[in-house]
Amino acid sequence: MGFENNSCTTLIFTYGTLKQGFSNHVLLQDLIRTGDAVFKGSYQTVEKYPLVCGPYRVPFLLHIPGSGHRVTGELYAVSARGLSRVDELEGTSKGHYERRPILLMRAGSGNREEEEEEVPTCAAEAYYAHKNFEKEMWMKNGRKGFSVYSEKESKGYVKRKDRPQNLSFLDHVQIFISSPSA
Ligand code: PCA
Repeated sequence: MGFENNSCTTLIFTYGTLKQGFSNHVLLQDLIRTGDAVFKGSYQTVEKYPLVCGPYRVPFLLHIPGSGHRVTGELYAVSARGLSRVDELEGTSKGHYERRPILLMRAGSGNREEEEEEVPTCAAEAYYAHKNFEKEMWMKNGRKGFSVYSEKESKGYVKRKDRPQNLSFLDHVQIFISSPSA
């Protein structure tokens, strides 16, 4: 297991359901087994970004740097073959998520803004919410984000197969952002 050692050249920062203990982690486990992904550790974003939930408690990182919190997640090195499977899951060709650059530092090395010491950073990529709905998603969440998608935030998450099948993912997103706030 893992002996194939495919070249895992793309660094992917996961902040939601791809993380250990969440519903889509099975894909990464599968990729790790075939040598198409390697776990690199816990990391946090250098900048603040909004991390919010959409319909069915689906998490979205929004590309609105400076808003929200520094977000903590897990870093994986992924092969080209692995990357295409994660892209497929995240619907990058369907306008669900967009894979774009993100700057990271090791988790726990932040909150030292007052210190002079340089903290080593690492360039990776993350699946942000598609820009077509990121601003509305931020408004809909009352411009409040969280710093980590934990069990508490994921409570109420509904797997894709358990959602109403007559609507697309983007339909669910549109209904969510246009529904009156609770
Ligand atoms: N899966 C990806 C993006 C959001 C999600 O649920 C992740 O965990 O990073």
